[in-house]
Amino acid sequence: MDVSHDTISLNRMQKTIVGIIILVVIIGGVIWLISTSRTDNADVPVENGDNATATSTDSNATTTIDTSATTTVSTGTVKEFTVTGSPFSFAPFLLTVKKGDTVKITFINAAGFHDLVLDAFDVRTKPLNAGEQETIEFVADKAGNFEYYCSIGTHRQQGMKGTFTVTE
Ligand SMILES: [Cu+2]
Repeated sequence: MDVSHDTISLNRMQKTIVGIIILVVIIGGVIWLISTSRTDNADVPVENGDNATATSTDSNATTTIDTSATTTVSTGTVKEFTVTGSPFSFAPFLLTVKKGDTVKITFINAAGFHDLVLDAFDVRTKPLNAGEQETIEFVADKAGNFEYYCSIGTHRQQGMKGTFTVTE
């Protein structure tokens, strides 16, 4: 009696355990299928999505690039200006960029003998004759209002200056 009762309960336990294992396997399989199909879907926009390792490396790389790209966007936007010099003014005389921008200023000397100097960022063109031009490039790494001017003779005192503004 006791033995057979034990055997029955063992059988029941075994069946229950086997049932649980089968359930776990089925659920695991379904989860695996779902995750696989999601990976496949995610791979669709990526051209070479065959290699799972390469794909995950790619997404890691994308994440890394995104992070640095976000940083780069705020630090790496290129702002280009053309400033024309003549006796005794700059046009335009107001330039505005954002902090972190890379700034390119092409100074075109329309008439006379002039340069363009921006001490705050330690940049200047050579003194240019009429018809010449030169481009200076720098990173606007600090915010504020800074004066640019012509350093020839008394041109600055005569009004040959402008304001370079860097906003936060
Ligand atoms: Cu000048």
